[in-house]
Amino acid sequence: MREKIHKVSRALAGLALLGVLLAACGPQQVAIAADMSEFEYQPPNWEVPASAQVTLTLTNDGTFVHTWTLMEAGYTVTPPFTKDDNQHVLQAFQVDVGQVQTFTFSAPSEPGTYEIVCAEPSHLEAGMKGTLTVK
Ligand SMILES: [Cu+2]
Repeated sequence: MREKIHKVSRALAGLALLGVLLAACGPQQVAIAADMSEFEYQPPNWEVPASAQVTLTLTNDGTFVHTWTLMEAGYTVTPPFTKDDNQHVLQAFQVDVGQVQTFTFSAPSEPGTYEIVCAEPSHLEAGMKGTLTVK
């Protein structure tokens, strides 16, 4: 029994080491979050390393569906958000009222400031936007 435990713990230590090595080789991992309501993100600004594997947790505390839409580098949406703007979207995540959802995506490889907007009709006009800074 004791020997078995010993073997298991040695196997676990091996796995932990493997995990560390894989983490060192793979992309950096970061977690960011936002609360969405009418008509804002809280917080409104986030920062992630270039090319990082991002885990984004979105909580919709509001009474409307909201989106967290990441636009191309240097692209600023002029309200209203239209079909043309859709061609400049890098990532778009939508969360229903009262839901908490987690999404993963790769951060852009180019450092810079990226605009985040809510693509729901008239939400951007109401001020629902933020920025993702890629370092
Ligand atoms: Cu919205």
